[in-house]
Amino acid sequence: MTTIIEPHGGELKERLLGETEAQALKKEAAGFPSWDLTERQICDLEMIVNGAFSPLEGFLCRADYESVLKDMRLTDNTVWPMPITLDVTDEFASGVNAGDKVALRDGEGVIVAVLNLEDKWTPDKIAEANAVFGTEDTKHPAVNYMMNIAGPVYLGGSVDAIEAVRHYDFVHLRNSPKELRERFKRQGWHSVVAFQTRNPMHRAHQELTFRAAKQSEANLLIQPVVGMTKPGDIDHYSRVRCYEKLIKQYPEQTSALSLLPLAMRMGGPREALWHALIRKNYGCTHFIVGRDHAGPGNDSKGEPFYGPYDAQELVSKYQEEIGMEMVPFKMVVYVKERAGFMPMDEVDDSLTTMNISGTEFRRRLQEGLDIPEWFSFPEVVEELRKTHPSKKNQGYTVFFTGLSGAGKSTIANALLVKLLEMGGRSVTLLDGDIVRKNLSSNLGFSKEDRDTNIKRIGFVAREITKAGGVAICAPIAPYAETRKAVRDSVSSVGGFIEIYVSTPLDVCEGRDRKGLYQQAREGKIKEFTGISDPYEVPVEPELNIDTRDCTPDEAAQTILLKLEKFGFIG
Ligand code: PPS
Repeated sequence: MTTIIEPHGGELKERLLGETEAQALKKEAAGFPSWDLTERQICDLEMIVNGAFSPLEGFLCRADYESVLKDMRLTDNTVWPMPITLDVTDEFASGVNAGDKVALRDGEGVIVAVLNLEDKWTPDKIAEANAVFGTEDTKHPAVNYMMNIAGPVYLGGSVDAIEAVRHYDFVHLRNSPKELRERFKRQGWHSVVAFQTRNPMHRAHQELTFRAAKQSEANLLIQPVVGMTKPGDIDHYSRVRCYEKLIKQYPEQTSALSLLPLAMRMGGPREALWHALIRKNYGCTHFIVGRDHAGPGNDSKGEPFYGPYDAQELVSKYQEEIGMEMVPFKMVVYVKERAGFMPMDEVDDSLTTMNISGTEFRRRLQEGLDIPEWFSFPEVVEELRKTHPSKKNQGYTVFFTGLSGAGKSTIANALLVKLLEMGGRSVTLLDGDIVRKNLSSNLGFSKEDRDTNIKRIGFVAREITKAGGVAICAPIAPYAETRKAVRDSVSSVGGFIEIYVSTPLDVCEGRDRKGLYQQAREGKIKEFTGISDPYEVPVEPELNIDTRDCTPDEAAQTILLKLEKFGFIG
């Protein structure tokens, strides 16, 4: 019988110090310059410390980084496709030098590790993006992260961990490579095929993974990513509850579920190879690679970033050298006449195949429509429905924008009472004036202050929407980009309806209910929207209301009909 596969590079490089050493270093570390790790860096650190990134012992130094970019290898020739770097700000970088030790803090400010700083450099990010991801298009999430979120300077060096990164969720499903290896050994598993996923799994996934395991005569490890996945993905809490239901569908002795705290880069082929190496470190021997594995979607021209089989090609090219067998993901479809799944390439024209696309599945979830049992296990659908209620049960934000005096507050108030009269959801009005008296009392009307004001309103609206309530916002919100940021943020948790109250400036000024226009014309109020400050007209609002043409009651009715059309009322 074969023994369990060796880790990549020959040995598991765990970096957690023993109790005594850790305590001693902890005391010393309080005096080191310290860096607050970002969410992605915490994921990377965890994977370095638990040995999942073996043979890495820390964040890459420059020579290894350059070699990884160029050849997908470390300087000692070991295959390694993904640069694991510690990015920091210029300000922090200017205060540390090679030879220093840097305390690394987690999200709560706890010192979890120390970086033995060996190298510091300013990378050419354009070159990095092209080398690793084959593009500099910021529609690629990792390129966007590199260009717009990550700091400009990289620090390299080994790390010594004082404590393991803490998790309070699904503790029973979190295993280090060493723990999984021991478990495989205990259970007599010497051949293990790993399945990577960042999506809920339905019947077809269960079928194809089970078939892949049978075909490889291997045990099966379902190892979903719970670190960072593609922005917009279903949250890991919902997904893991689904996986827990799904794992019961496999024979108990042959399959296992374990979570991977990886921060994905959505790097297609390079990422697939990286995933395979990571699974090797966890003790797996085979890795399932699908069509467009770890694909980031389309670029800004609407073209896919990678070819559908690029990932499979790259992994298969390296499989012998790295000692991991690639199992190509065989698409299966439901065949009506057989009342079961079959590999797509074995189905002939005489048979009726059935499928529900990802988009159609989401539509059915959103609209509370039937999802057939042949497509997904009822327990899985039930879990997803809890966190993805149909539109009728979702929260939403109605966001008014328009000039001062356009009628935003009046319509917003009319809408508020109508929604309260209907009942069913809690409704909150975040009117411009009210917000400025409370949440934003310290702000003025410069571009920066207006943006801060709208971001605050957006933050509160998002929380209300996420909790299933209705937020009605009625600020001027003169800048398109800030409105878009609020839309994006709220849309990820519920509905967002933008209403442009388009009453023209001369009418608003003619009404001048607060006497502000007169003061603005006299120069007594500076930066007044429409007079001495810009207003960017919304291009595609869900609704456009001009208060010259309707009463507040009529306007509120029009909005209710729109909400009904979108499915939020009904
Ligand atoms: S913004 O741009 O969205 O942050 O503005 P907002 O928070 O909605 O605040 C607008 C209300 O403040 C009063 N006000 C001014 N508006 C525009 N420009 C200047 N300089 C200004 N100074 C005071 C005005 O009453 C706005 O209320 P509404 O309800 O829109 O008339």
